Amino acid sequence: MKNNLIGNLQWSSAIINPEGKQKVARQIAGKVKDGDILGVGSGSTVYLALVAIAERIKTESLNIKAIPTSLEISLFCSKLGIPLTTLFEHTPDWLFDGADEVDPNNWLIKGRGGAMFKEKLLISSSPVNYIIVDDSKMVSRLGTNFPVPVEVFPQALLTVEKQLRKLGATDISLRPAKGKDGPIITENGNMILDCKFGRIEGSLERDIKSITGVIESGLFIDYPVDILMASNN
Ligand code: ABF
Repeated sequence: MKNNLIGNLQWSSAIINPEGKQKVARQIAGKVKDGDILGVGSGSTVYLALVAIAERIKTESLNIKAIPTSLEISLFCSKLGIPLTTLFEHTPDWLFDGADEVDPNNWLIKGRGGAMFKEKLLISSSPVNYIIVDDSKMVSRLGTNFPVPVEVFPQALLTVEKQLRKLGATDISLRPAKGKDGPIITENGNMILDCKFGRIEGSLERDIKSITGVIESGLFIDYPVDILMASNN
């Protein structure tokens, strides 16, 4: 643990600790091999897995590097002494991440943390992708419990909203900032529209992406993913 401003940061609220998540976190850490480049997503189990990986780095002197999907995960890696790299220098050998919904085709909704652009960039660069979820995330249809988040260039908000309605969005809201007035601003300087769709077809991810002003959506259709279940029993 680094003894500096970053080392002193507290993440205790992010690390909720049910047994099932700990088990999957150890499973992820067990997959790490010397020399690996790891893509690191977000979510509660990701934090636990990073702690377990940091332990292995320390005890086994493993030489690995992480490519994080958010500033927050970068800081957490740095706090744990996990070396970082970027997509300029490396592509990931594999990655681990969370999700908000998983359907029977292993299609996903992600982006509750607003980092879906980088999460999709990494999953598109990585041949092997472990997605860690618990039972509550498994749905028979995407959109059951979560809207589809869409990251939008701010000046394009109104025109993108109109196009999203044409694609079948029935309810669209601008995601509010946490704990203060105004909208949330992503790490890329954009805003997020949370969109409810009546029915989510496989073509929707591509259709949303084709709207000018859309940076990325939280729909992950047909990515090669292995789902790891963190059950609480
Ligand atoms: C990231 O972490 C996001 O895409 C997703 O919204 C979130 C899931 O977190 P948790 O596993 O804590 O529910 O993967």
